[in-house]
Amino acid sequence: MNLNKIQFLGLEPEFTDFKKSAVTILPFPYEGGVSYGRGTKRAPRAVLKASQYLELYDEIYNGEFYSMGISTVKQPKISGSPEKMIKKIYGLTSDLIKKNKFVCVIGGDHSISSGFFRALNDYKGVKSVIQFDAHTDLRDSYEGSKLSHACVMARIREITKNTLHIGIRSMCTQEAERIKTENIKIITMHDLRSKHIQLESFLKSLPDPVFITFDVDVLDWSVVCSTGTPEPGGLLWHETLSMLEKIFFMKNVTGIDIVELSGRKNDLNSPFAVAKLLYKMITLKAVSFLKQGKALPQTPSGPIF
Ligand SMILES: [Mn+2]
Repeated sequence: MNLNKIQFLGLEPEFTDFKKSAVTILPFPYEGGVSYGRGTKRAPRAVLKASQYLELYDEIYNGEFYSMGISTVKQPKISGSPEKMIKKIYGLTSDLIKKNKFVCVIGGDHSISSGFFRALNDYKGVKSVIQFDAHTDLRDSYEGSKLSHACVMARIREITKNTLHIGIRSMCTQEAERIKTENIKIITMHDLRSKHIQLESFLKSLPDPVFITFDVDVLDWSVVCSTGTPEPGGLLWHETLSMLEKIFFMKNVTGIDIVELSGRKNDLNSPFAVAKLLYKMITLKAVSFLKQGKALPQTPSGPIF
């Protein structure tokens, strides 16, 4: 397996060996499915570059959580139709999943997530999807395409009906009706600000294993502002981490992607926040493993999750 020139976190080679690493990151720079702002094809590189400047120590869980190995595979060249792109991400993620890696994808626009989820469903039996997003992405098609980023959850719901949508604050009438008729589980930003929401009760109804697809436009602009379809009034940093903590500690999270960051020259903050978010999620996976009474290997020795 070819490794990327820039490795996530700039780890020493002993921690990025592909065979020995428990976690593998796939940079997937696609932007064929966007509708408004561009730049998602530059996002993975921007995140990997920013990650070089992260502290490895986690001040909440008191430790450095990369000892199980985190390898970053080579960023693929993506060309051709959206259908070809879906085949490509399905193929690449299937290979990594079959090697029992905990796979993290850095997108790319949101249209890539249905291909990744299909691979998780086929090879790991992943049954549920938690979507962090300002938008529900439940349109059957958008601007003539079924593989637009605005339709990704409609594609995913063709594979599983166990979906939970968090942070929503933008939808069309067709999507709103669909949520009602199909009784789709949704936590809007308005719900989060005006009601006492018990995330645990939503999580109880989702069967394991779980895939998290994280669209960075769910975040407030004070956390991430470079994204293609921005919506005001999003999640703040600490409340995002506390929701993720509940999810990782209650559920068996078996794959994650972070999508819709736009790589922009004049914004160093957004890619840094995304790099930190990815490391926090990997840390939560490692801490949830420790909580089961298992010991995290101090040097990489292959798949553990
Ligand atoms: Mn979105």
